[in-house]
Amino acid sequence: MNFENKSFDPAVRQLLGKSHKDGIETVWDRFEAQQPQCGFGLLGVCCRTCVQGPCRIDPFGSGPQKGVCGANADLIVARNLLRSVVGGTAAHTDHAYEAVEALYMTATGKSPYEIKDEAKLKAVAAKLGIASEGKGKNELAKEVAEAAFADYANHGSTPMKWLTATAPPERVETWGKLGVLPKNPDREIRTAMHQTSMGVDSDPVNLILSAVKMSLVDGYGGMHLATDVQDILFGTPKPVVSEANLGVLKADQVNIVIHGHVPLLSEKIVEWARKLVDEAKAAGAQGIQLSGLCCSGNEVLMRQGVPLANNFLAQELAISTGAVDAMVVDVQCIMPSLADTAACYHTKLITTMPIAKMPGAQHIPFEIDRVDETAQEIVRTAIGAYKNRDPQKVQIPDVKSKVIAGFSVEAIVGALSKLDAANPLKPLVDNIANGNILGACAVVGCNNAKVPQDSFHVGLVNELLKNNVLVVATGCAAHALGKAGFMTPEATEKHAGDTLKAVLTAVGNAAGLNAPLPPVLHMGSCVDNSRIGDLVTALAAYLKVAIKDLPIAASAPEYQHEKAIAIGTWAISLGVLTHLGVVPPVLGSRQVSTILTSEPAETLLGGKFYVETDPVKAAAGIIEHIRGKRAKLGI
Ligand code: BF8
Ligand code: SF4
Repeated sequence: MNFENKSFDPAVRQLLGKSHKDGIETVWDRFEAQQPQCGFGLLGVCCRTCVQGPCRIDPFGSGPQKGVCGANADLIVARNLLRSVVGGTAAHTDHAYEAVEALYMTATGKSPYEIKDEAKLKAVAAKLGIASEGKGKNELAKEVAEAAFADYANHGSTPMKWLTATAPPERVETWGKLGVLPKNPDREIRTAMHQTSMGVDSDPVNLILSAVKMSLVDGYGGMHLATDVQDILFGTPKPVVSEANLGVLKADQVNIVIHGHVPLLSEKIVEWARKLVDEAKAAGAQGIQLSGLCCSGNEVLMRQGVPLANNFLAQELAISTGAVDAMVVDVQCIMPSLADTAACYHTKLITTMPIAKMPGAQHIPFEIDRVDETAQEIVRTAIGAYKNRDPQKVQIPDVKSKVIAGFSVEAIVGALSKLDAANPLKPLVDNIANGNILGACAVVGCNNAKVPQDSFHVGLVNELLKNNVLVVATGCAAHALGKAGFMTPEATEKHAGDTLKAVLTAVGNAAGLNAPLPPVLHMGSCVDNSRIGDLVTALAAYLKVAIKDLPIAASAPEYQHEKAIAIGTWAISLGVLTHLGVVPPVLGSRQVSTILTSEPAETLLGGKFYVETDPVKAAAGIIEHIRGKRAKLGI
């Protein structure tokens, strides 16, 4: 059978054959069963906000143009959009809040974690205006955690501190003029849910402005806060060599797959998997092999070098290798189908969070103060399951690629400082100015069953690199590019245009790699899009221009999640052209689509969405945009 229209990934194509033989239903089967998908939903013109509905607007103009209450297509589309951004923002802020709780409990001696990165703690404190002098790390961490809590309890009229402390002043001013500076993340989420409830806001423009405001909550009260706190607790990533794809699973070892998003428990699973190796050996295994799916996978890759198993669309197939003894999940992007898949094998599916349980899974609750016990129980459950593995059912694709990951801003600046210690950004900026690097593009986001897995990521990045555009990546896009071999020095030789290759070689050699830097820099999980924000903030500050003037772009070629919609809205709010490879459900409103993809967004924010479903055309559009920005800068 030909599975090329399902996935670019050869490991996935192999396993699709096996899963069919094993009688496993996958995301692709269910996607097919859903065809044709509802045209009203695809256009965003279906409203279920109240129980007089569902109402839907006829896009061809002959049927109803208003819902029962009188809402038209523009209102319905704008309201649905804001609710999506709220959903994504709630996910990220809830994640960040949990990390802050862990930091606070650690600082006050109530958790078994330790603060691993005092330098990052001091750097974050300094941005917040908290003095470090004479304070122990726990005392300082407590103050930093309290500053985060203060944002979440802000009853005043000042904007969120985490935003004003970390966003570029030019942006803060722009957002202030637009009236979209958020104050308290929880309150903004509550207000937006109120605003979008039946019979409140009926002004599409006002709703879009609230989506912009919500995306800033996501950017700073969600992503940036989560990254900062996780770095303080677990260390800021440094370059690390590892591997990606299902070939990292080991036939003779206990395989534990870490899946989800919040690294609080994952870090401890890594620690205990290392400590309990002898128990695995006593059970007849050669050791314990950890690997990661989705963004928990990215988190433990970036900080611990744990290899990546695969990205979003292949989560069921990881289990269908028959070699996974336990898959442990926390929150977000976890397919509800996993319990059914696991039931066909010996795999223990373990849920850990009170808000993310699954019928058929084993629940081992994660609590910060007893995380060591939880992590041990999980590792021992996996070891216990190993003996039940049926070798007849095991098929591990012999497919994996080397990856170099761990490119935090600190790591990038560290590598560049080998070229110019006093002015680390200068070599990068000089090479952008002289055209050796045409520009940069952040390729981020998910897999989506509407797109053959990874194919858009790979197709787009091939074109960008050929044209000397440097790529940074996060999320499932980073998995895709890692699996496809773009995160190695060899990829620079193979894929980068000549001038980009020369720069990456010079930086790699100066940094002591004796090889070029990879042409795609893995910057982390989806909350680590904040790192990309920090990098472009630093570049703009160095050049004394606004982010919107830089020769850069972003792309979410295969996005699916509400979080990605929130992140994309944040990116255009920062002033970045943001390409979408899947058509967002807004086309049912000409007003909303026009505002988001053309001159209104560009004039007000500096960025806009650019929708293009063909990878080669998308790359051409991004390159044209970058050239346009270069021309305006006179470079
Ligand atoms: O936060 S990229 S499919 S795993 S949502 Fe989910 Fe999308 Fe993957 Fe990470 Ni991000
Ligand atoms: Fe229909 Fe209006 Fe209710 Fe939406 S809010 S379901 S358009 S009546």
